Amino acid sequence: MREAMIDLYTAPTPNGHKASCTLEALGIEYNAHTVNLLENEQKKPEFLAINPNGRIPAIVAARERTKETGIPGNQPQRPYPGHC
Ligand SMILES: N[C@@H](CCC(=O)N[C@@H](CS)C(=O)NCC(=O)O)C(=O)O
Repeated sequence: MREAMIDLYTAPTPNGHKASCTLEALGIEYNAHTVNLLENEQKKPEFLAINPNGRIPAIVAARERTKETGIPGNQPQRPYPGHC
């Protein structure tokens, strides 16, 4: 089994869905990790090491770190009407 190269740290919010919808619309495999916002996990040192902004969604791809979504929210979706 091929291992996904992208790790998505997310939560069930519109911004979280935006990231997962974009990855899925593009057919990009990813490992999803749920961040519990109600428990403030986004402010814990383990998550701040991934995204110092302390917000989801965050993506780690091939050890490259992005801040905020790292995914242009609208642009990649335009060729895929009906998705998300
Ligand atoms: N523009 C940002 C917004 C990220 C954002 O506001 N995330 C919220 C959840 S939808 C969050 O992590 N809130 C928790 C906090 O700010 O502590 C993006 O889409 O990446």
